[in-house]
Amino acid sequence: MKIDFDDTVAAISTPVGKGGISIVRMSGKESLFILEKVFKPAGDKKVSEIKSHTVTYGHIFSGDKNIDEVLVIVMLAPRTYTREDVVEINCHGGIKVVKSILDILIKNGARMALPGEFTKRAFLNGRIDLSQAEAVIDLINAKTELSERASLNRLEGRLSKKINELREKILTMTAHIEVNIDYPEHEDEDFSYNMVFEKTSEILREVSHLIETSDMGRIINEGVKTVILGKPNVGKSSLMNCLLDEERAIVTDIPGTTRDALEVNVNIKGISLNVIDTAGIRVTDDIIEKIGVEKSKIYAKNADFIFFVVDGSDELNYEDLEILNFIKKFNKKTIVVLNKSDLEQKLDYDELLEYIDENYVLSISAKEGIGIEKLFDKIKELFLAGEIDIDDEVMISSERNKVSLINAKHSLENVLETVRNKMPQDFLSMDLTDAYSHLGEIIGESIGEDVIDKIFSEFCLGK
Ligand SMILES: Nc1nc2c(ncn2[C@@H]2O[C@H](COP(=O)(O)OP(=O)(O)OP(=O)(O)O)[C@@H](O)[C@H]2O)c(=O)[nH]1
Ligand SMILES: [Mg+2]
Repeated sequence: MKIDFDDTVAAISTPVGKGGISIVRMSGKESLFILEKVFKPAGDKKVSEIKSHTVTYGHIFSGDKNIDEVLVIVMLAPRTYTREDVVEINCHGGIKVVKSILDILIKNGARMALPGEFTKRAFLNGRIDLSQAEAVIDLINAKTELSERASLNRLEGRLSKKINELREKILTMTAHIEVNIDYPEHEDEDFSYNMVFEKTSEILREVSHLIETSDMGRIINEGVKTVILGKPNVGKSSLMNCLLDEERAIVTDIPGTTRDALEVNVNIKGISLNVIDTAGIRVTDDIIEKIGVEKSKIYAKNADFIFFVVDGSDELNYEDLEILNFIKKFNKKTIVVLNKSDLEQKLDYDELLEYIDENYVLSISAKEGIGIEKLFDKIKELFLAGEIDIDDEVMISSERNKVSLINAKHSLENVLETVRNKMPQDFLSMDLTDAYSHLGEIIGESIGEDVIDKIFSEFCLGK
């Protein structure tokens, strides 16, 4: 499907600021017409003579005024990013000159593109589906090699292929059921409640597996939500600075130094951690600190991963035990960091092991930088225990896709229930149709314009 958009859009596709070059991009059926009005190729070449997918040297003019020396790439539909005629103008990377070129295009008939509009056109023109469009945002936002590879896999259509396979299976099954309902005398040999049960269970397993990948997908994509917990003065902010390898968080020997949470993103051995340094958890009368402590508890509840920092040079006290109980209660992935290993150790190790597996306890000195490398290895082991192979695994990363999969799962469970209770076949096809359309939402079928608009509004300008 290709939609004939009436207007031609333009935007600056490179980041704003000084650089070697910048690119102004234009897409739509008027692209060449507009280019002809503003671009003079070198020699006596005409814009209409430029071959598709070639680079042409020349100048951009505003009336008679020479604006910049540029390289222009003309790409004619349909082999383009948007499936429309696309023109890319590579100009000098000054803030003023790029903006002037964009203004000239607009003056000559282009409209300023909305964020993500080029990709939205690629989607609406059927070049990519919605899960691939989402992968474009993920790829642009990717902070680690892992997230880059996972988004690239989705962009290349791995998830789409999987979803289409599942939908195809559902469709075939529904067709058999419909035939059986419409022509009961026909006796379709391929239809039986047993067949429906088996095939649906198989699809259900695959859908459930995709749902299970969502946490890992999100973690790879957005980073691990990490919180540093511990009572005051144990060295949480010092650990934060070790992770960052710089003195960012304030460290003092006064308990209660950190009052407001500080959040940073760090890349530890290829894993992106969004780390929050919190106010030490303790009972306090100080109003500001009290708010900080309450906040720490909320962050901890929402975290994927907790660093629990304990002062090894001191004994465990009720404040430590309270945090340990909290971690146990919420069953959070945790590493217990026994800090201050440079001082004489007084902590009763066995008491600690009543709460936490020995494997996840590590001794460090945040002050002296001892044991940090081992800590980094442990983090890697915890999140990439060799079990995920990005290139083999199809993973989902967005909450939107997860919701659609959960809804599809419910519909498939209803199908199994119908078979178990030998209910009329109409119920089967109704629930299968629901599952089919929920899976379709992932690739952008059967969803409203508002959802589509929301997805593309998260893009940057010029993409
Ligand atoms: N000897 C020694 N002192 C440390 C170590 N890590 C931190 N400290 C000291 O412990 C004190 C508290 O460190 P912080 O990092 O501010 O501790 P915190 O847990 O963030 O404290 P609050 O923000 O008050 O909750 C400072 O005086 C640090 O220099 C360590 O490994 N060894
Ligand atoms: Mg602190």
